[in-house]
Amino acid sequence: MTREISDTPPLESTPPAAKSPSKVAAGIPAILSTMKHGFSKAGVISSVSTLSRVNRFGGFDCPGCAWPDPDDHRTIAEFCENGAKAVADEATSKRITQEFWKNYTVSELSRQGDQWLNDQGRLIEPVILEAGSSNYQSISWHEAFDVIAQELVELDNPNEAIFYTSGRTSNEAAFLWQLLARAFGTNNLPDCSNMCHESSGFALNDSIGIGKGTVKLEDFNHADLILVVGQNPGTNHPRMLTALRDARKNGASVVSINPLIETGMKRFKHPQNPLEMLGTGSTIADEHLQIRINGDFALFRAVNHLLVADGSFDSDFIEEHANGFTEFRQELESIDWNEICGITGLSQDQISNLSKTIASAESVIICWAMGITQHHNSVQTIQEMVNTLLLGGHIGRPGAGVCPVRGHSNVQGDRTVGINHHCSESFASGLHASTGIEPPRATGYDAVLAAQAMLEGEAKVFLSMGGNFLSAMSDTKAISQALQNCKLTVSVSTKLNRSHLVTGSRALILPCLGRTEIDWTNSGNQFVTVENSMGVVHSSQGRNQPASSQLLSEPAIIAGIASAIERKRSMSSINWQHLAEDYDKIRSLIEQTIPGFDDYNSRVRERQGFYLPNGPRDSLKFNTDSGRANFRSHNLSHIQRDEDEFVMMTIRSHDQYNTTVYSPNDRYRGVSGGRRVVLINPEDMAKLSLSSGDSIDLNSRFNGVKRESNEWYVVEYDIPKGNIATYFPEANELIPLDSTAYGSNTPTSKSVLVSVTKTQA
Ligand SMILES: Nc1nc2c(c(=O)[nH]1)N[C@H]1C(S)=C(S)[C@@H](COP(=O)(O)OP(=O)(O)OC[C@H]3O[C@@H](n4cnc5c(=O)[nH]c(N)nc54)[C@H](O)[C@@H]3O)O[C@H]1N2
Ligand SMILES: Nc1nc2c(c(=O)[nH]1)N[C@H]1C(S)=C(S)[C@@H](COP(=O)(O)OP(=O)(O)OC[C@H]3O[C@@H](n4cnc5c(=O)[nH]c(N)nc54)[C@H](O)[C@@H]3O)O[C@H]1N2
Ligand SMILES: [Mo]
Repeated sequence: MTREISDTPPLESTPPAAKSPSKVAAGIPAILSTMKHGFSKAGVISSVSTLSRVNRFGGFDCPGCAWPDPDDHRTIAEFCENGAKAVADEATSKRITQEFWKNYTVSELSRQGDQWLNDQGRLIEPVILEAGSSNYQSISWHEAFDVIAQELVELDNPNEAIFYTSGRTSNEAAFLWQLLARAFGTNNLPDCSNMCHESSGFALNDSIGIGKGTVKLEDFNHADLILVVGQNPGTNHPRMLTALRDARKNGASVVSINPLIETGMKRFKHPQNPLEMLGTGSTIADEHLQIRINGDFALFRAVNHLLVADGSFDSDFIEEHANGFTEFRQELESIDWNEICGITGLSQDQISNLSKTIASAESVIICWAMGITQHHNSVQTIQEMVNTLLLGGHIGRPGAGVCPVRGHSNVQGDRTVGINHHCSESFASGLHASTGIEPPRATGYDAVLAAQAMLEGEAKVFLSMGGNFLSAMSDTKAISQALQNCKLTVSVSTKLNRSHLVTGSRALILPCLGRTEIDWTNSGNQFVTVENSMGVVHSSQGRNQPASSQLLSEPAIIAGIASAIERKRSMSSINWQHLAEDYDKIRSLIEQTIPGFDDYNSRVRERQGFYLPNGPRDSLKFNTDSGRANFRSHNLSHIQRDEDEFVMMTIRSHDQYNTTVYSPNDRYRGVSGGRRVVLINPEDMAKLSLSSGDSIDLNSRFNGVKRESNEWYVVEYDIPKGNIATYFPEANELIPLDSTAYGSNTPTSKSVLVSVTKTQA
């Protein structure tokens, strides 16, 4: 039987309200919003005591984002409005009870909006949706593990199973998760970074021999120039605003490169600084370059051309540490300013000013996020930005370097401890030595390949450690079909989401402890460890009572599944239960498997944790094919649209955490009461005879396939002509599954070609 389910959020019957975007970020409205979310969800006492432990030494790591805390001190509260929302959302006092599952069929639930689903509260007991059944019903943990094990051992081949990970998972759980997948016999370990910073990892590995950033937080205080490219820190990494404000006080210039003039990059009032709260706040960006979507490769190409033409490059650094300069220089020789200005929408003066600012800066940091990583040419763009830094020798010295700003709070750590569809020879031999298993070597599925395999019937069991694969991935209709093709889909989750409703013929929801909660085992109170965006590994320990006594920790759930498999078919000599009871034992295995974790258990007990080694940052060592940093030269490319098409980017509002929607408002951008919004330039509106609040339909066309999404509302906005913006995940049904970045295979969520028509009444 196929269930009647809705794989996309419902339409909205009225247009949202729209006013001018805010001029200043944080300040009083942020405090009010923090209090509203904290108090309404978790209750006054609970929210005050929970929030006071965010990012404190001995507290828990904020699940909001991967921005680091200062190494040596913690101010009264190292959290922000949006971190507080993420914490309050997990610490909610609402619970999804057995009654709930009896009251609502899966099909009814699927017609609810994403905010409603999340607002139902914490998942507190394992439930199963049997084939042909319309409702989830209770199941014991033991039986749930047995169902999974049975489906897994019945597969013809281990590669028919997929083990997805979302980036909140701790190092300990992530290590066990990949160990389970590999002991079972597959490298099918797609994860959220395939949709996120994969392009950064791919480009940086090739350019500088490490797939991570090369700066510490401290470097922000020594920088002369910080470029913030394709990133909206005011909403997605609010604590970064403090670092940018302090950097400016220390003399740095900050330039924002973004199609939108985001409020967080204008002015900022620190919510914990009374003087700032009263005043007008601090300026964040000295300059805004309002670039066209996907213009960044062309911008940095032109900047590099000017730097080289003016002789503004560090020949000593290049000679000593870099490779490929001669070829790169040739590539830069001819440049067509008409083309560059056309692609970027910037003037030659603006670009040459940027180049002069870079040339005169002693030390430059380039930060970026999703505005750079989710295009066809993301890898090339990132490598062009690295070329800029290499020209000035801005790697491996104070105040300078690459800074891909990670999203999920432990997405970087998950990768470090082995969540990766590639299994390098060194990782495989480390894992073999520490655990005795023989990991498969063949490359597994990333997120896009996983979806394609399910669509083609080549994968049949989809297990997900956190996350919301259906709504996070591109091409919602295709993902919906893919998941429904499976025999079994399993989600280890804290909150209800749409992936629980669009399922294989059977489905399980396994509720787990969250970051904020006490994790007691037979060996006592456990803590976990995480790695932030700057390579610091530190501990995180929840102090709240668990939402229910039925919850298991992520490691316990993995051990439960693994032990159930071992009962049916031996796959290793690992004592999974021992590992799940004492996380020191998991950390010892990580230490034995992966370089850089020496004395893991003792070093991570030190207050501020420890830095993982970073060759380029620490000692200008580049683990590349050439043993040097590589200039990479690619042919200039950009997304080309027809006259009647738009380039669409899909972005986050101020009140969502990825696929979790907290409210239909986007305070800084002035939009409230709706999310089916298209931000569009007034001249484009005039051309199409559109007025604010009009309903429009969007169509995307790719490789001969048309995708449509109807009933969006027009919001006039200061955005370059020919560009529009919509929110994720509502717009994901327009992003083609096979439209991905070269090299990293990341869905092109910021480069979607769409046409716009008025909705027919
Ligand atoms: N509150 C909150 N915090 C979060 C998240 C959340 O959803 N909510 N998500 C977390 C995660 S997983 C991640 S990855 C990060 C995401 O953090 P961001 O990358 O800041 O998130 P997006 O909203 O995708 O914003 C992309 C920005 O890039 C700009 N942009 C789009 N296309 C281009 C382009 O072609 N060129 C340039 N120069 N700019 C462009 C957009 O205008 C927007 O300002 O945040 C993390 N933190
Ligand atoms: N169009 C478009 N699509 C995008 C993006 C975009 O910019 N545009 N961004 C992409 C990016 S950067 C990312 S990272 C992905 C995000 O993709 P995912 O990581 O898959 O999605 P999330 O919305 O973060 O997952 C939310 C769910 O995680 C579960 N959860 C929360 N905390 C925990 C926990 O501690 N443990 C467990 N086990 N579960 C937990 C909850 O059940 C919640 O419903 O989306 C991508 N999709
Ligand atoms: Mo992300």
